[in-house]
Amino acid sequence: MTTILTYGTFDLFHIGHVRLLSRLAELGDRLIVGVSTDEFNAAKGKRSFIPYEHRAEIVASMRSVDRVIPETSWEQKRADIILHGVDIFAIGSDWKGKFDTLSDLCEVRYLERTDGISSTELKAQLAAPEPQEIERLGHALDILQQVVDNYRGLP
Ligand code: C2G
Repeated sequence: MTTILTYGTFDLFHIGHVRLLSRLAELGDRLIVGVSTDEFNAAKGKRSFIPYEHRAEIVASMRSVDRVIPETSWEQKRADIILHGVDIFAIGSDWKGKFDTLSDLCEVRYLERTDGISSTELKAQLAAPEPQEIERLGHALDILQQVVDNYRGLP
């Protein structure tokens, strides 16, 4: 039986995550996913929008995923590989080269990311005001500027 291991935050679960997990599952017979805890995310300098418990449950619900474990540190990978008898460590290509040091324990692979989507981009898009909101704010600013100009006796 070939065991695959990967790690990730999987915040705002999206098609990039779905495709990666499906491709990982195709590499072997069992896929274990380490989902970053909220605390570890903070250490990664990321604030996840969806809490760990929900992110872990969402990933575990995927047919392609056999087991979810918490990712609480950068250093746990070696112990996890040994503990779970991992044959292949694999992760998206944005991490290319970063985990080659694991190659004394198992095969290390980097799979192409899905372009055009990321949790960070989704958060930015969701936070951006709607165009009509920007229009309304612009109009309010014009009125305010007029009040200030009148107050200063400007034409
Ligand atoms: N991913 C992808 N395509 C995207 C976005 C993400 O293939 N458009 C992949 C990433 O390459 C990663 C996995 O999906 O393999 C999870 O991505 P993130 O949730 O962003 O995880 P990350 O913050 O990269 O955490 O110790 C490793 C870290 O925990 C990885």
